[in-house]
Amino acid sequence: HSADAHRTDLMTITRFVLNEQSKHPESRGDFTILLNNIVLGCKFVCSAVNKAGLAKLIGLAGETNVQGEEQKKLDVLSNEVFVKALVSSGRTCILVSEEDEEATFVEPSLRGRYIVVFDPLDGSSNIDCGVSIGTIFGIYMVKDSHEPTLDDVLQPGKSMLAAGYCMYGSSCTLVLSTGSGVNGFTLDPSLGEFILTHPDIKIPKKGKIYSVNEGNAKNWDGPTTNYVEKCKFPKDGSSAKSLRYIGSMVADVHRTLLYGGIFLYPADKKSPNGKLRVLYEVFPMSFLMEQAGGQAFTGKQRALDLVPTKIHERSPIFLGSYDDVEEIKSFYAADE
Ligand code: AHM
Ligand code: MG
Repeated sequence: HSADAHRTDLMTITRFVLNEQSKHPESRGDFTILLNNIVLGCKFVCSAVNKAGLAKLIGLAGETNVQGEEQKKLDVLSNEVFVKALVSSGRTCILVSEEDEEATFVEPSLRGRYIVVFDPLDGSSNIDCGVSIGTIFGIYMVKDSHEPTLDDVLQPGKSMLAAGYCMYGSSCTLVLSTGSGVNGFTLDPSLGEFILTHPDIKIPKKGKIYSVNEGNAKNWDGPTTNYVEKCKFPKDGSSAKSLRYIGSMVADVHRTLLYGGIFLYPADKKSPNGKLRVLYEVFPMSFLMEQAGGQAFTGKQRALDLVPTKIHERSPIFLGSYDDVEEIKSFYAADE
């Protein structure tokens, strides 16, 4: 590819996914249609997040706007946009959103084969100060689209067909895996299209960064405590790691994917299952990590082997560079 070809031969996310799907002769374009609706949701949230700083002026996010109308909060609004886009795609049968207590079963006339689990706007504590936030999603296939049941959703993460996230940061970046590697796309605002900018992302085998909320340290278990101690005071001659923690899972995982290192949200005495949700936080990010050559571990097992029993279940999670996760695994193994 010459530099010129890159500028004129634009690999949009739709074109990319169509290319990938054409390898499967049985594909009917349903996945592409589904993904286009997820992309639409991401573009909407991106545009809303970019205006969030103007909330006082134009009345977003719970404020009253100049017309005196009460505005919906950004996370509620984002959820509605995703739900409506996914239902109207005609390709989904069950939706699980962090914002909704119950799973949504799509009415038969609009029903398709896919299940989408998602967190429409994760890291919401970061909205009001303009720090990166994101959308996370995972996609499963239903067993029988005539009789979808909750059991179709309560599948281990390794059964996911695809997973991804969109980060609303200094630019809007969508990272996607359909099970054959990980690719990153950046929204070109002038075109309104996601363009392939990070082909075939591989996480460095070992990293120099650890990422955890150390404010919870007094409640951690032994292996997490010992591991973080080792990051700061290595006794084997290796250099200490740097600490980076944004408190937005998408941003912390995105940095981990690109620069390497480890992200931890461990169990602690106050939250024995950690904080992050299995279906739409832990699984999609673990899927991406494995597809990029990294690992994801719960403290007990490979994260993608976990079988959830409730749609909003939580789990501790340690994910990132292969060697770094290998190390925390050895701390947990030694503890048994
Ligand atoms: P949220 O769904 O309420 O936004 O919480 C999820 C977020 C993640 O993005 C992030 O990794 C984590 O909470 C940070 O938690 P903490 O503030 O406990 O460190
Ligand atoms: Mg969340």
